Amino acid sequence: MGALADARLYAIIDTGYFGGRSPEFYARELVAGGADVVQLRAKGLSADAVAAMGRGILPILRDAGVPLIVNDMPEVARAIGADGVHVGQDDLPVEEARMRAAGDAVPRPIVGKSTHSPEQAFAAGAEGADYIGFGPLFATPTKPDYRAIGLSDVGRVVAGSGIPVFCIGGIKLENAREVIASGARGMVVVSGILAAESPRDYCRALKALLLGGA
Ligand code: TZP
Ligand code: MG
Repeated sequence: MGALADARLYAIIDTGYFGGRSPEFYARELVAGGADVVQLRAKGLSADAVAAMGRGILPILRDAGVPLIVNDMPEVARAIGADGVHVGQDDLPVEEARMRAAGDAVPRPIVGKSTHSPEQAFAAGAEGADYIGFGPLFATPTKPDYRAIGLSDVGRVVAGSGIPVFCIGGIKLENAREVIASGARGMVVVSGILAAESPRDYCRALKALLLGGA
């Protein structure tokens, strides 16, 4: 598994955007496109349904050395042997999520946390999160109830967090350059990738921007 510190492109397989394509299709596309971390996000689905989906994509990701993070459900992460769990501000504390996600297969799971302000970002680091999502930078239908926070704090959050920061929210190929210019080293892209005709090409293009080669 690649080191989280080196991860640049974080993709989310979000059941809200499947449009007839399967989780396995997306997993193969994301891996081929160079995604460094993949999350499974399935709002409103049962734990059993999320576990079944996770079991389907885990071998594809494992073969490629790409960690699988399960959104919201540490027990599912543990049951399927996923690499970690992602929690929000109103979810479990980081250490409790880690404890619940830990099992024989993965004794110390990765725990990531969503943050929406510099204060939350710094607090998540102090709480022991392994990485944070920081956003939404731009308004996004994927998280409709959240206020866009813009780019002005990205630089100081990335510089001061001490853990990997993945900027998130409304990031597309069209605005990824300005996100990077504001100081982002890593980013999460959901609908841009999933809705693309070729998710793999879309990932490749984002990754090239992140690596400074395009
Ligand atoms: N957390 C903050 S914004 C967001 C999440 C899960 C959604 C990002 O989705 P998109 O489609 O890339 O804007
Ligand atoms: Mg949550």
